[in-house]
Amino acid sequence: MTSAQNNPAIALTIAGSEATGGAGAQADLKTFQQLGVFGIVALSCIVSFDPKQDWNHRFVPVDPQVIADQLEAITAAYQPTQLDTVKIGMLGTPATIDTVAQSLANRDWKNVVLDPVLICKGQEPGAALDTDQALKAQILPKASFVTPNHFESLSLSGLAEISTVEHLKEAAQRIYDASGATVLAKGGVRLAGSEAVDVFYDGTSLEVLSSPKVGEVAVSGAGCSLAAAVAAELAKGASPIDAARAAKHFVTKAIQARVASQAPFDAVWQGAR
Ligand code: PXL
Repeated sequence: MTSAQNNPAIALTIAGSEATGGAGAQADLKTFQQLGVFGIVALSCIVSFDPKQDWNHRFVPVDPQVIADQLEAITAAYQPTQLDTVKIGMLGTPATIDTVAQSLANRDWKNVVLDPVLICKGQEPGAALDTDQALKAQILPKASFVTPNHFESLSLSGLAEISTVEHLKEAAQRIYDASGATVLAKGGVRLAGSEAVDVFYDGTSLEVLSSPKVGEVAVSGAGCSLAAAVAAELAKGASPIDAARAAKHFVTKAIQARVASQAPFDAVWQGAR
């Protein structure tokens, strides 16, 4: 082992590549870097949008053994005292979920931040249902912090409708009760009004985080970057509520600085000053 002059906090993301650079592992790494955290990736899948087919997702899973190999290398290199925080993004198949669940069980992680990416366009509906169920059964119970978007909050809470902040609070409480994980439920552009509202619930305090909406269209990578920023702040030792507040602030700035391209959605930019 070499001695280090700097000792940055370290965080791992288990996530997919999104080739155009807006979402997934690319967003996570940029977020970690910007927040002063040494970022590590175990790649779960590769998503390549198809510009010939309405920019639908083309999805290729990484072989489960290769995912296990990555996690073996990472956890052998970094001791639990050095690496205790993992963010989980898109996994995509039941086989991937199985592998990740088994690998995670080899270490007592302090912070497991789950962005519960439930469906990816371009996947078979049947396969997606299996994947949803596997994520809920095998990964959600391991999460210490979960960041569902509007759709995921409906699915995880069982509520029929989330159209008000009161509904979102109810959803956050239900998801906490079911999982034991601290919840940051994202209203984003899905709730009416001029504010982008998220609800934080840790079993004791229920807090509404709000910032003025930046337009009415969702920006690619916002959800990934929010969860990655929570993980980065937790890795640096922040409390969950402080991590949530810092992450919300960080993502709001990244949405304001978004990058347009020929793709039909803008991408967040974490590097703006
Ligand atoms: O935003 C969800 C997401 C996460 N991870 C990957 C993705 C996407 C959406 O496109 O491609 C790899």
